[in-house]
Amino acid sequence: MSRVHGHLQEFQAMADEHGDRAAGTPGYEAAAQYVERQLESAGLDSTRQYFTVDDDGEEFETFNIIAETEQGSDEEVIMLGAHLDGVPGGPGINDNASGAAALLEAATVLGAQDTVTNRIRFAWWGAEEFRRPHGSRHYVRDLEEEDELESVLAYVNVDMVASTNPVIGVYDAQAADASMDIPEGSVKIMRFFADYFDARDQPWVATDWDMASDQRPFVRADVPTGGLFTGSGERKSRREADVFGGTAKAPRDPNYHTPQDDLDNVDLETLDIMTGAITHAATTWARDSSSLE
Ligand code: DTR
Ligand code: ZN
Ligand code: ZN
Repeated sequence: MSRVHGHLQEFQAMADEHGDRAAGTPGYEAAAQYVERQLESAGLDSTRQYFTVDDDGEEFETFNIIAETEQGSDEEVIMLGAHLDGVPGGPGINDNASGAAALLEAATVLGAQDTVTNRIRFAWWGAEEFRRPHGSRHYVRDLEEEDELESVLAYVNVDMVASTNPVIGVYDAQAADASMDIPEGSVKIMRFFADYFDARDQPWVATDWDMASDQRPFVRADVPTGGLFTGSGERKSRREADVFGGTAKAPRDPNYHTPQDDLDNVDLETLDIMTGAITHAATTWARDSSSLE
């Protein structure tokens, strides 16, 4: 079994034991320890960044996990992130064990490489599944306060990459109806993934960012941002069904935010395609970031 499928199986086993991976719960702690152990075996140090969530008056502590390459200037950092928490009451395998596992694979591959020119930083965000993405918001605010946000050249978000009625989606940096101004430079990230898929004859579509995930604080702070997405509750179009197969007019992920978002309801081939793209991005940019300039 591939490493990334193995990670998903482990996340499912933890959900079987704890029920879910909701922020501030034992299920989240178990998943975090798993990520930390994997990073350690890959030779990457990680740290927990704790913060307080105030969810309509209910306060609790949780944390992000941050890991980065030892090499590369810390004034020029490329970041990739995936939220590790899930909704209460379900295993959250597509949302977002899939992104967390894909990121773990990219980090593991990069950890084994000995020449890194540019620093790559990985983040497993806590507490995304709220009205606001608390973990990434806290992280961006913290960097802003330290005057370090300038050091982040780009951010790539990975949230839901194994949907069963999938599209291969790249965040649309040219969206005309985006609810926020899209930072300059975001188009280059989109182009990078487009070129990667085109070179492999893999069809892809530009997807709505929705601003519904951890990309939001980065976009707000004007950091060039991109991401990969295979779909949540929105319906697949007829054109998308022609291109990718699957069922037109049905949700791209019919089990989005339900207890059935489990290992039986993910598409592993789709996960492999997206994991390949994320790993390619991390390993390419670690050597050469000219495609982002
Ligand atoms: N709201 C996110 C899932 C989600 C829905 N649309 C997009 C677009 C881009 C990234 C993520 C999403 C969640 O439930 O985590
Ligand atoms: Zn969600
Ligand atoms: Zn999500």
